[in-house]
Amino acid sequence: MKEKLMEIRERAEKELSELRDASELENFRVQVLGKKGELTGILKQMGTLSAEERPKMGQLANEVRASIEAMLKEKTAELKGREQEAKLKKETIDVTLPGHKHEIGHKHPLSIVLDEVKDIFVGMGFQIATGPEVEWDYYNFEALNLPPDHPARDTQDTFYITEKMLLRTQTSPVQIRVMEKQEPPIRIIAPGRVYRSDAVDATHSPFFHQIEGLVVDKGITMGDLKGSLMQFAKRLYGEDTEIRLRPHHFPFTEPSCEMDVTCFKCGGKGCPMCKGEGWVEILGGGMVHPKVLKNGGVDPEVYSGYAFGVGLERLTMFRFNIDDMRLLFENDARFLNQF
Ligand code: 2U9
Repeated sequence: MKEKLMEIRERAEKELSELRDASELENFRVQVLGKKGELTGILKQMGTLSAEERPKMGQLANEVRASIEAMLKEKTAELKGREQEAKLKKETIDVTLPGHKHEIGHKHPLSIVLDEVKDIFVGMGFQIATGPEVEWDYYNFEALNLPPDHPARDTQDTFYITEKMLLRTQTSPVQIRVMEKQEPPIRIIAPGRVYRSDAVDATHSPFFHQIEGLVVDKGITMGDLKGSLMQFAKRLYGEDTEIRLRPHHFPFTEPSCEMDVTCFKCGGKGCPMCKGEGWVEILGGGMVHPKVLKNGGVDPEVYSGYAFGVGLERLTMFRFNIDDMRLLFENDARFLNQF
């Protein structure tokens, strides 16, 4: 039995040195020290020994077990250390390698111009107002003094959702909503997307963006409209820019006008861009119609106001010399990266 025990220890030592990983180690442990293992098998035979030999063999068997356990422990630690080393080697990061370059986006040309327009008006004391794109017919047309038979109300021109609900065709409903809620003085711009049932071409799209303005207070006149819009034009297109107002008609303003600015290309001399006129039309406006003030809950006997509306796409096309509006909506990076 003694020889057998010594042999087990020797063999264990040799086999252990050849083991490569944790699962081999575990197999070895079960095979030698486990319930059905070799050493356990020997211990079970203790009963056959004489009373004299039993304690000696018992002690030896315990020593063999303890030494195999110690070797196992050592080997386990060694393998763990090696595994850790291999892991560290595998996960090493070479910090000197060149990094991945991330492309940084930038503002869309419409956003560039919109932000400039907002800055200009905020600088003049205006607040920015927004409202829903899905509107009631009342706010989009009726409150703005557009009679039921007005051509703009035709289903050919407007996207109706129900008989009374539609996609707003202008941002003017925002101004009505503000007047309903807020006492004058009111000084707001309402930028946002609007929808019209138009076919796509170089100057039309079923959706585009407007910036509308509204000022309501005691004693507001057409002179205030002209002064503010002149500042706006000069700030946006340069100090040399001149403006002129021409009479026009809108149902929601009376009197109404259109505003031209000196041509961006020729500075007023006349060129193909302005068709020889020297002037380009950029917006419409006027004094808010008394009926519209009343619809917003404002007393036209006490207050007066001016309003204007301008297309953001048009402003942007003039600003950057873009000749086709579709370019602004196609999201072609070759176009957008130029801004
Ligand atoms: C209220 C009262 C009056 C807004 C106005 C215009 C004139 C105008 C066009 C410019 C180009 C629309 O985007 S466009 O096609 N707009 O000419 N808009 S006056 O008048 C208002 C608005 C709200 C309560």
